[in-house]
Amino acid sequence: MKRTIFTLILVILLVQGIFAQKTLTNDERMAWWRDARFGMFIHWGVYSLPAGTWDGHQIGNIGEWIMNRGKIPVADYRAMAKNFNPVKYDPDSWVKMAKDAGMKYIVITSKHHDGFALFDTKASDWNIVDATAYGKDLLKPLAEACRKYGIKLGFYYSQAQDWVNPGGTVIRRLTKEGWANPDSVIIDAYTKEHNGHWDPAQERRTFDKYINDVAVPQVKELLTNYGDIAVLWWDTPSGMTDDAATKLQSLLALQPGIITNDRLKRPNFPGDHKTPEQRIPNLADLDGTDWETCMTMNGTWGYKSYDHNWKSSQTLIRNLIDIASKGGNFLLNVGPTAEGEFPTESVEILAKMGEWMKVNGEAVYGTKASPWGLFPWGRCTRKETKNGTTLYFSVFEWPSDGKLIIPSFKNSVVSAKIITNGTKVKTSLSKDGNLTVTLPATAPDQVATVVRIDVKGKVPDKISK
Ligand code: FHN
Repeated sequence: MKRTIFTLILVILLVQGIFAQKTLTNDERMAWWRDARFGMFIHWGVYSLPAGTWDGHQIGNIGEWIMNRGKIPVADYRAMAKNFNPVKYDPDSWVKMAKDAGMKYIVITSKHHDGFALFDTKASDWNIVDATAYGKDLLKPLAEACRKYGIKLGFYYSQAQDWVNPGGTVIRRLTKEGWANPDSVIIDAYTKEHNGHWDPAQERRTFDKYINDVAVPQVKELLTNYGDIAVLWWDTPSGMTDDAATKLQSLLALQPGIITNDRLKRPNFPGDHKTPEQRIPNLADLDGTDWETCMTMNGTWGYKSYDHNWKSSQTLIRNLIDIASKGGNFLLNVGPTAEGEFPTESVEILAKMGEWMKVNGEAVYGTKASPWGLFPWGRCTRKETKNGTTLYFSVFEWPSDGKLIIPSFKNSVVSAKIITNGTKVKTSLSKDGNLTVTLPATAPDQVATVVRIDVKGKVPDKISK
């Protein structure tokens, strides 16, 4: 009898243990994201087919806004989408490129402002399966590839703006912000009267109904049908209501570990992190909240055939280091073509970033912000170790006299070396607390040479220079 009771208790405990859902603390939930530091943004949709040109007119500004900027009628835009057929789409190679670049997560536009769903959805026929020549869910194989390579997957979802599914909001843009449309006076007068909408088809449903019929079921699908989803990246909360935001937010319970940004509805749905766009914040802007800079490699998020304004890999590598030194993440965008390929320039940039990260990644992953703020010659990141601290000094401007000076240095140095080639370097600490690092005559890495200095004890979060 005793034995039966004991077995019963054991079984109950085991079952409880298996099914007990451990609630994560915020720090536990954010841990992987803070360690990751570097992710890939992907803006992909049917807009990559016109690629910035409509009816012979080059439409101003970013590629994914072509429908709004060009005031393209819903029926015409939908007709164009029938030709979207990304036969060269190879999610395995996309994810591998992200991984080889040193990125730890991917956030892809599951639905951008044109309302087009890259996934199979029952909530609207405006999706890859029902509305295009391709006819297959694009996100399923991406999710599989992410699992294969150990890359976290996140979904961008435009929750309020939707220019095709009726009832979505529109941020009003004047016609001249697209092209010199001869009907601009009439169109601009219409959009003024109709909350930015330019086609009556866009208003055949209320916003509340749009949220209930499209946004809520689609977010549910995204959080149910694709395995573990690490991030939900809301965008342009224009026109959002508390009611709509609450409904969408409650769906996040479907993925208990999920991380979200601050764009669901402002200011009362702050999410987990801020989202500076196309800029890296100054130290004075930072208030301790997690943040992620998102940035394009050229001037557009969605593919635009004639945007050749590419940033150099040096700029982007230094951006990543700068961001890490301030305690943020870098979400760097790729805008694939309509055929499903990354632009050649993006592939090259990713490869160069990967080369640097392969050697110097330890100066980025899992690091904390610089205690010294910025140096005129470079940046610093740090990691606390069991017995001390590892400091990484990324040198952008190599000192002409070969002496790197780090002021207000309080800890004793255990070892110092250049991680590019393993060369040991000499250090000496002056009475007034300046650490001088003696470097070789030329920089082993012109982009950023990392000097790693291991010291005893903790280094405070902030040191005044
Ligand atoms: O309007 C969008 C834009 O197309 C792009 O998606 C960026 C990415 O952060 N977000 C919006 C503008 O803030």
